[in-house]
Order: sequence, then C-alpha cells, then structure tokens
Amino acid sequence: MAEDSPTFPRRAALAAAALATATAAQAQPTGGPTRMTVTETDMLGLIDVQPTFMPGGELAVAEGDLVVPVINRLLAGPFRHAFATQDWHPRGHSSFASSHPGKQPFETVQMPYGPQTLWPDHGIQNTANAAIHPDIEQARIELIVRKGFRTEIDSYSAFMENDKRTGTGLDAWLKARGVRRVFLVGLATDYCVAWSAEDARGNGFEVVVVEDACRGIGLPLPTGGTTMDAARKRLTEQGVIFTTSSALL
Ligand code: VGL
Ligand code: ZN
Repeated sequence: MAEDSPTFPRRAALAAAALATATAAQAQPTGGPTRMTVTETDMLGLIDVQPTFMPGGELAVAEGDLVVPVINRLLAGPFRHAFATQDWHPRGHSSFASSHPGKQPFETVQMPYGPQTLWPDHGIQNTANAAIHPDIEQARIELIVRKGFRTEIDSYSAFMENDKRTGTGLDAWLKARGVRRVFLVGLATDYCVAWSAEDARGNGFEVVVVEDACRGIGLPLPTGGTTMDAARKRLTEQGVIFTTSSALL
C-alpha cells in the first residue's frame, strides 16, 4: 500500500494509484524515498507561504500551516539558497469573485487570456496575511518575487503571469545564478506550485516537488477527479519529480 501522502490524499482513488506507482519507483530496500543530494546548483523555491493561504486566512488551504516547519527544516539543512514568491494583489483584483457581480468564489470566468477561476479576496498588498509567514526563517531567501500585482491579470506561476507572456524575471535570475534544479514547496500544490513547476520545466530546469512541504486546494473538475489529480498527471507527464523532505534531510 502506498504511504499516506498529505499532498495527494488517498481519498482520490486515481491520485492514490499514481502515488503508489511513484512511491514504488522510488522505493529503496528500506522502504524510504530515494535519497537526493542537494548541491550548489540546486535552489529551494517557496511558493506563496503566506497566512492568507493558511487556516484562518482568506483563501485557507487545509493544513496549509503544516508546511512551515517542514520548509524551515529544509532551509536550516540542505538548502543554502532559496527564493520565495508572494501573491500580491491590489484590492479589486480581477481574480476576486467580488470583482465580478453575480459570481461566487471558485466559479470560472473567461478572461482575455483564457479561463480564470475566481477566488475570495486574498493576498492583499500590505496586509499581514500577505506577508511571508512570520515563522519562516528567511536568512537563506535571496530573492522575493511578487506576482499578481496587475489588476487585469492573475499570476499563479513564479515565472509567468496567467497570460503566459508576461515574465517575472525569475528565469533569468536563476540562470544568472547557475541554478539547474529547482525544488518547490508551499501553497497551493494544484495552483501556484503546479504552474511554477510547469514553467520551470518549460524553461529547462529540473524540477522536484517536495510533497510534504506542500498542500493543495483540490477543486472538483467537471470531467471528474480534482485539480490535485489533474496537476499530478500533468506534472508527471512533464518530467517533474515528486519526493518528500525525508529524502533530503
Ligand atoms: C493561489 C489561487 C489564487 C496559490 C494564489 O498560491 O496557489 N491560488 N492565488
Ligand atoms: Zn492569488
């Protein structure tokens, strides 16, 4: 049986099957995940580790706060270098349901750049809940990328706004730093982490998602399954590796 995964809970049968496959492929005789050695060309990326996405926040992700101690262990140990993103919306942002009369959070609307899920107001610039979580040890965070600050475009990915054209500059920064592999942690697995992982792959980086340092939203899809299942499938197809912090610590 697959180990329980906080990121991709077993309640979704398809996700569990995918996890069983992934876990089996990485299993060592001891049963733990394959150890990975962090080097100078590796960088940890903290995606939206902000109270707005944690219990008590405006767009709370279940157990979102539990990523904080795991991320701190990664920052205290193997990773010398990290960047972080901050969802950083002005009031009245176009991704907020409140900006679309008659629409409710989690409905979808068409934007000039394609379909856009609507959210509760969250990640509001200059609010305490939009800060990087105060318990995160920031000494090794060398760059903070803010995103979603244009009223008309949402931005899930650390690399690119949702129009898939407007870059954040992160790609060039990572390349200038000689980074080859990006380890992603944070919130939410199926939105900002997944979109960042895909763009990192598209920009030529190796990508590892550290599952126990992520939590997801898991919206149901009209085609069945959830956004968590869909994200895992897409990422796996694109060569993103899934691991857990125990492989790194
Ligand atoms: C996120 C929805 C809206 C995320 C940000 O961090 O995954 N999700 N804004
Ligand atoms: Zn947002």
